[in-house]
This record gives sequence, structure tokens and C-alpha cells, in this order.
Amino acid sequence: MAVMIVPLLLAALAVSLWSGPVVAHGGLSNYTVGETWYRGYSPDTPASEQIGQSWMVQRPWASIDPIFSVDDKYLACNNPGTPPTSYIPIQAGENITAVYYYWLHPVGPMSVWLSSCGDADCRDVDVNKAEWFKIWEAGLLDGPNLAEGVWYQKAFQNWDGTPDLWPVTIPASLRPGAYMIRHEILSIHIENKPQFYPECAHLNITGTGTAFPPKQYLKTFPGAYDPNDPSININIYSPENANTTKYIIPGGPVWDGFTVVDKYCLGC
Ligand SMILES: *[C@@H]1O[C@H](CO)[C@@H](O)[C@H](O)[C@H]1NC(C)=O
Ligand SMILES: *[C@@H]1O[C@H](CO)[C@@H](O)[C@H](O)[C@H]1NC(C)=O
Ligand SMILES: *[C@@H]1O[C@H](CO)[C@@H](O)[C@H](O)[C@H]1NC(C)=O
Ligand SMILES: *[C@@H]1O[C@H](CO)[C@@H](O)[C@H](O)[C@H]1NC(C)=O
Ligand SMILES: [Cu+2]
Repeated sequence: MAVMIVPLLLAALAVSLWSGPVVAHGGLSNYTVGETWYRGYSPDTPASEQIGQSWMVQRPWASIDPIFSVDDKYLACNNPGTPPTSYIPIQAGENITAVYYYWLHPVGPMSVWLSSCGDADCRDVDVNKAEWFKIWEAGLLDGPNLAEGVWYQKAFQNWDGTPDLWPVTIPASLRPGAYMIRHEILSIHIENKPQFYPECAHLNITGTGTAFPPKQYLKTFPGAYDPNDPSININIYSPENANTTKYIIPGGPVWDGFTVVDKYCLGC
């Protein structure tokens, strides 16, 4: 047995070294609510086996590559293609957990957004015209500075082979209905070349809440971000950033259902 395994491990190592920059990217393919697993899209599986399937809850995304421009229409929900036909059922106040099989970038903020589909089926909604509000964000958790500190983006990774889990609570007060959920990782490890990794799924939110965020929380993608935002067009290795833990997560404040909160913003 051992004789067989060693060459396989060496082969796997060779492949992973060779494809290093490629495997560095990643994306969100699966979700859980409570004990229930919802399978999303995987760019590694032929589209024909996924698009239009009754189990599909996620908007397709063609590749694990990042989006570089804040003006890219794929900034909303990646490479959208044909929208899914199903919804993840969830109660307001419950957690939805995004499951990443791997994530390797360490630096930059993460955020989660919702958009109401109103009376429409979410599959008919234009994701670029949709109005999104942020329900969660996390940036730098611990110093000493932007380049060397520990970001949530690094903290949520596992190195033991188990999936990386990113749980987020749907605000309990939220008005129920059909919503899109948008998870975004912004990686800023390359100077002045931000990488956006967004993926979207469809939610059927139940509950008895009546709250909805006011206008100032509603953003579009593209539109929410300024290319010259110093948190987006940033060189974390510059001398000015060498001694700071100050980082303002782009996209405006989080709406938590009641008040504005500033989470995880050390030094702000
Ligand atoms: C998502 O989950 C499925 C199992 O349902 C798994 O086969 C697949 O590898 C997962 N996708 C990714 C990208 O991890
Ligand atoms: C639910 O999500 C919140 C926000 O991310 C997290 O703090 C909490 O640990 C999660 N709860 C469970 C049971 O996963
Ligand atoms: C959402 O869930 C409710 C309650 O189960 C159901 O009546 C409704 O048809 C669902 N809506 C969609 C769009 O799936
Ligand atoms: C950063 O702090 C260290 C230690 O206090 C100091 O030696 C260094 O000059 C500072 N660098 C900048 C760019 O302010
Ligand atoms: Cu990458």
C-alpha cells in the first residue's frame, strides 16, 4: 500500500506546485442552513449537468478567477448565466453558512449582502439593477498592520482539509420574501490590483418581521464601489500602511435590522 501511496502523493504535490497561482483562487459553491446542505454551482462540473437542475439554488459562475474592476457587471453575481430555479428556505434570525472547499488568500475584507426580489421570481431579477444592502462584514481582526495582521479572510480558513465555513445571520427583524444573497471576498494582497470574488444564491426568507433598510443602505453592483476608494485601490505594503491597523471596509455601513454597527474595524 505505502508503495502505491507515495508516488500518488508526489504526483499530487507536483500538480499543486505547478498549478499554484491557479488554485490560489476559489469560490463559494455550497451552503448550509442548520443541518441541511444546499448544493450550488461548481465551475469544475459541466454546466449542462447543473444549469436548470431543480436542486440548483445558486447563480452560476464560470470560473474561480477574480473580477478586477469595480465597473464590471459581473461584480454583482459573478458570471451570471442562467439563474437557478430553486430557493434556500431560511427563517429570519437563522444562520446561513457559506461552505468553501478551500480559500487561500489572507488579506482583505469580506461582506454579505441581500437584495429583495419583491413580487418577482428571483430568476427574473436583473442583478445589476437590484438594490443590495449589507448585512455582515469583517476585516482586520488583529494587528500589527494591514499586511501582517490576521483578517477574517485568513481566520476562517482551515488547513486540516475540512471545508472553510462562513456563517452569517439573516436579520431576525427582516420582512420575509424572496431575496438574493451575495457573498463577496475582496482580496488586496497584490498592490493596487484588488480582486473581487462574488457569488449569489436565492433565498426564501420566512418570518414575521417587517423591517427593511432605508434608502441610504441600498447599493447597486456596479455602483457601490469607487475605483479610487483608498480601501480598494490600496498598497498594503506601502510605508504609510506599515504601522496602521486602520481599514474602512468599502460599501458603506452594515444594516443589522435596527442600528448601524461598525464591526471588526480596529483603529477606525
Ligand atoms: C459542493 O458540494 C458538492 C457535494 O454536494 C461537492 O461535490 C463539491 O465539490 C462542492 N463544491 C466545491 C467547489 O467545493
Ligand atoms: C451564526 O452566525 C454568527 C455571525 O457570523 C456567528 O457569530 C455565530 O457563531 C453563528 N452561529 C452558529 C450556531 O453557527
Ligand atoms: C417560500 O416559502 C413559503 C413557505 O414555505 C412558500 O409558501 C412559498 O411558496 C415559497 N416561495 C418561493 C418563491 O419558493
Ligand atoms: C513604524 O514604527 C516603527 C516602530 O515604532 C518605526 O521604527 C518606523 O519608523 C515606523 N514606520 C513608519 C513608516 O512610520
Ligand atoms: Cu486568487
